[in-house]
Amino acid sequence: MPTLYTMPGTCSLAPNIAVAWLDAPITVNNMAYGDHKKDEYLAINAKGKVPAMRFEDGDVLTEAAAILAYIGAEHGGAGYARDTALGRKEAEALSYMTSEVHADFGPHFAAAAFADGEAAQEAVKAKAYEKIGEHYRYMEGILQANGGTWYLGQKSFADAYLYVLTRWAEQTPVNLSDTPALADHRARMEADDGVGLALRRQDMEPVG
Ligand SMILES: N[C@@H](CCC(=O)N[C@@H](CS)C(=O)NCC(=O)O)C(=O)O
Repeated sequence: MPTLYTMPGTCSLAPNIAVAWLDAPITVNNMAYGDHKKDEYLAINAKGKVPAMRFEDGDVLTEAAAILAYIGAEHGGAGYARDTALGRKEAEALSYMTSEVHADFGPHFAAAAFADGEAAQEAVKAKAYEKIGEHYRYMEGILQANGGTWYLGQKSFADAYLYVLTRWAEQTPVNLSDTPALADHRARMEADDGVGLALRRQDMEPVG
């Protein structure tokens, strides 16, 4: 069985939710924070980041969007066939969320990688929060335009990743009350059984 490597609080929650939604035969190995920099894991993913998926033959797939595409293609059945308009929009959304939105959380999680000294780090964090607010407003528009329930109008892995991003708002000065559809989406995700299972597997709590 393949193994999905996760760590509490991280974006690896999105593929973990996908595994739960599809009841996919994939083992979730939730590492303690810090284990991602140890030799044993660096031998699996030299980038020292989660998620990673290790197959029985030793092959490894990294990058959340690629792992989500694999889970959908391999375990989703006809309902997750993605050679459709929804599939293309899902790929677009996941690419945006993983590369643009996640990247703009960089200064929040690791300000020292972006600037030296406390004042400069506070300045890059303030800029990052502006950009994160812009991303939330953009995603609010997409969600509202698609009916307000699922990010793309139908359930997709974009909802799993969006939940990762809306959880992180709690750690920032950006308030989701300015984006009510995103706030409702987060509450709906937290009421979902598969999300609950994934949170427990990753030693995480709903943010409420
Ligand atoms: N581009 C990667 C980003 C992965 C990533 O940055 N993961 C974070 C957790 S959300 C991580 O492992 N951070 C640990 C670190 O950088 O030390 C993806 O989309 O999978």
